[in-house]
This record gives sequence, C-alpha cells and structure tokens, in this order.
Amino acid sequence: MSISNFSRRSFGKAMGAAAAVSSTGLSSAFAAQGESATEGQPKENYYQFPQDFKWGCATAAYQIEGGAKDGGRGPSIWDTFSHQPGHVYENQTGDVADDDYHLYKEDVQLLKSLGAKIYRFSVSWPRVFPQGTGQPNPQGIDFYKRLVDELQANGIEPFCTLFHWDLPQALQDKYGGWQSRETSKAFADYAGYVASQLSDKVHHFFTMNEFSSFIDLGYRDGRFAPGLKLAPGPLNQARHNAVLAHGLSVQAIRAKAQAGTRVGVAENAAVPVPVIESEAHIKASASAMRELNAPYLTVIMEGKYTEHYLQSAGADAPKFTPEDLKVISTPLDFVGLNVYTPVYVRSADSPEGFAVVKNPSSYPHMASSWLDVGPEALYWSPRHVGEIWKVKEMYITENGASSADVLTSDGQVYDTDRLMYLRNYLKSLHRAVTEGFPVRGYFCWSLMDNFEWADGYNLRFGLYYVDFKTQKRYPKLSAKFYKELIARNAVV
Ligand code: PNW
Repeated sequence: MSISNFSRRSFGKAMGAAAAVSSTGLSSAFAAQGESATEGQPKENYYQFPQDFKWGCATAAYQIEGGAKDGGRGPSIWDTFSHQPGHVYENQTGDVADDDYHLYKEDVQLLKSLGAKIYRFSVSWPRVFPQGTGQPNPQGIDFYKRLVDELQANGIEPFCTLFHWDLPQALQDKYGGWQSRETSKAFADYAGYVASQLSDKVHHFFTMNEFSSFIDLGYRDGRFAPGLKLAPGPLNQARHNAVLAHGLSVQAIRAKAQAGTRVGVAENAAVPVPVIESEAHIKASASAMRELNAPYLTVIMEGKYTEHYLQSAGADAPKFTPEDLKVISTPLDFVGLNVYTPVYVRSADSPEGFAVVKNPSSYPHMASSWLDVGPEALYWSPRHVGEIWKVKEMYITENGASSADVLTSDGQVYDTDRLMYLRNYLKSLHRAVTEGFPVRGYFCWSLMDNFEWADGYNLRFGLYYVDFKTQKRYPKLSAKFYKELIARNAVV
C-alpha cells in the first residue's frame, strides 16, 4: 500500500489531527471533550488522542514481586542466574525487588492515582507450576486472582503476559529450557491453565515478551539467564522453539479460556527508521522490518522464515515441519509492540535493498547505554506492522526510559530527561494514530523502579521512584506529567 493512499483514507477519521485544529482553531474531538476545552487553550491540547485510546503502565513478575520463596513458588532461571556472582550489577537479585507480592494493593493505588485504565502485569510461571509442569500450586494462581480482583475494584483493566523470562529452573535442568520443544509444550499447558483460571476477568493475554531479549541475550550472549553462549545452530533452534511455544500457547489459551478472550504477543521488534523520509529509504526500511525480525515477528505474521534468513543461516537454519509454521502463525487478535530504540536504515544496492546505518558515538542515549533516543521509532513501529502485515489492532506494550534519578531531600525527583523522552516519543505515536494506524493503547514502562535484569537496581525506569531500603514509592515529575497527559488525553 502506498503511503499517500493510507494517509488519505485515514485522515478523515483522524481525531485531534493537525488539519482539524488549523481549520477551526479547535478540533472537533477537542471541543467534544468539554471540560478541558476552554477558549485560549487549544495549543496545549494539540496532540489529542482518540477518546477510546487507553493509557496504562507495564511491569513484570520477577522485576517487581519479590516473595521469591513465598506461597510455594519454585525457582526460576533468574533466581539461579542472579544468585551466581558476576551476572548482575553488585550481585543483586529479585528476592525482594519491590515486594509487590505483599504490597500489590498499594501498587494498584499508584496506578489509580495516575488515572491508568489498563495495567500489563506478568504471571510468574514457577509460582503457578513450581516445577514447570505437573500439579499447579493453588497459592500461586490465587495471588493473581487477588491482583486481578483488586485491579477490577479500582476500574483498571488487566492485561496479562504469560512469559516475561522467569522460566522454571526445573525446565532448564530437565530440557535445557528453550533448547527443547518439550519446553514449548510445557509452556502451552501452563498458558492454557492460567487462561482457564483468569479469563473470567482478564480478557487480553500476551503470550511472550521480547523473544530476542530472552533468547539472544540469554542463549547467545550470556548476558541474561540462563547465561548460555550457544553456537548458531542450537541458537536458531531455541529461537524456533520459542516462537513455536507462542503458537502452541495461542491455541491452548483459545481452547481453555472463556469465549471472547483475546490473545496477542508482546514483541520488541527491531524498528527500522528510514534515515530520510524519501520513497527509496522508506521502501528500504520496510524490507528491513521483515528481515531484521525474520526469526520472530516475521515468521509469526507470515508463517514462513524469509529466504534471506534461511540462506544466510545455511546448515545452522532451524529444523522445522510445515505444521510448526502453521502453529507459529496462528492468527492473533492484536500485536503488542515494545518500542525503545530506532535502527536507522538507508536504501542500498544489496539483494535485500537496505543497509543498517551505525550511529556515531555522539548519538544520545538514556541511562541504559543501549537506549538510544529516537522518537520516530514510536511512529515507524506501528506503521510498518500496519502496512506490511495489515494488523488491525495494536498496543504499545512497553515504552519508557532509564534516568539517573535523584530523590531530593523534599521527596521530589525531577526527571526532566524522561519527560523529554516520553513527550517526544508520544508525539510520534500521535502521528501514527492520527494517520489511522490502529494503536488502541499504550503501556508505559514502568509503573515503578524495579529489578532491571543484569543492571539490577542501578537503572531506574519507573514513573514512581522506589526507595529499595524502605519500599516507599515517590511520584517522579514524570508521574505527574503522565497523570496530566491521561487526564487530558493529549501529550502535554
Ligand atoms: C525490556 N537491550 O527489556 C523488558 O521487556 C523489560 O523487562 C525491561 O525492564 C525493559 O525493556 C527496559 O530494559 C530489554 O539490552 C532489556 O537491548 C534489554 C534490552 C532491550 C530490552
């Protein structure tokens, strides 16, 4: 589909679009909002989102829960990995983290105070199945039932991620984790069970979070649990087993959940951003979208590995059956996109038609050295997914920034860099929504500072500052910004 076609068709439907504002002085969407539409204020509500757009926050079990040995929870590969010296900043662990296992009611109030309407949390697999398979632990699922009840009582819609990296250690020991398709089958059983238990109240499930993070960083680079450095052949097989697990779990969830339950994935697809928005570079960025995501999102969307991926892997390509590909590409109800950094791409004479442009050393990044700032990523991610795969419903399942936050003596955190980051990214998201790409909601990463994997508690991504000694939470300036943004449904 050409860009101009897409824009023309979608612009009519656009809410808060630049066009509407400039022709009348006040956009109709804005005027309809009533409360905030007082004369003389239109400029502040320029980046207005559609009325049914949903705002929320995301977290993950191992990063916030703590309670590592409570309620019959079994060990995960992150418990093992973080307890081995040298893996995590200052050998920190998620044993206590934010203690959300005990403080979840307080944390739901943090969401409520922001005005969040949606919350993305993850279920800890070893809390529910301490050994990965077999008999479920009733205390484990009960925690999530209580959490979901608390969210509902506070008018917040739960979105549940089934795998955010805390694989039961038992499955690592028994099968080598994602190196075996036994783990894929075990995941489907677990996912179906959780869906059967929670789908009376949870209507949206994400199967897995960020394939490349838990596979490439965990099984290739050794930076994440389980800390392996596999050769290309076994690595590609682990990647395949992970997307197979996704597909099997979509089917298991649909088989076991209540009617009307909706299923998607939360993927940090590489986001190719054309270096210049010219036809040639835009075309190159679309090819790059398919190729750079070949082992994960592309095969999920297309039911095929790209020629280029299989050819360049050669003898190391994954082994699979045609049936596997069908399972992997089981149609989804929506796609979740975790968006942090751009990959700049230009057109090239290579067979793939694109080249990745390496950033100069002066390129700005946030406190995490990998987190290059590129607001356009939040436009191009949904645009590529909408144009290439015709996806009809998307969520931004994560977007956020690490900052060297300092708590002042009067309890304030002036995280102006996080504000700068969010404000600019959200303007790009506004552009995508205004052009008609069907993004229905946004989850900020993260509700509160937490265990940032190999960076431990050293890097903070929260809207709330957490004092890890006292477990006290403090709203940062960015929490106040986000609250205002949600109240006005506009970038502020
Ligand atoms: C995502 N990298 O992880 C995860 O989904 C979250 O759990 C995490 O806290 C958040 O982003 C912030 O890091 C990533 O090194 C971790 O490129 C590392 C990378 C990317 C994403």
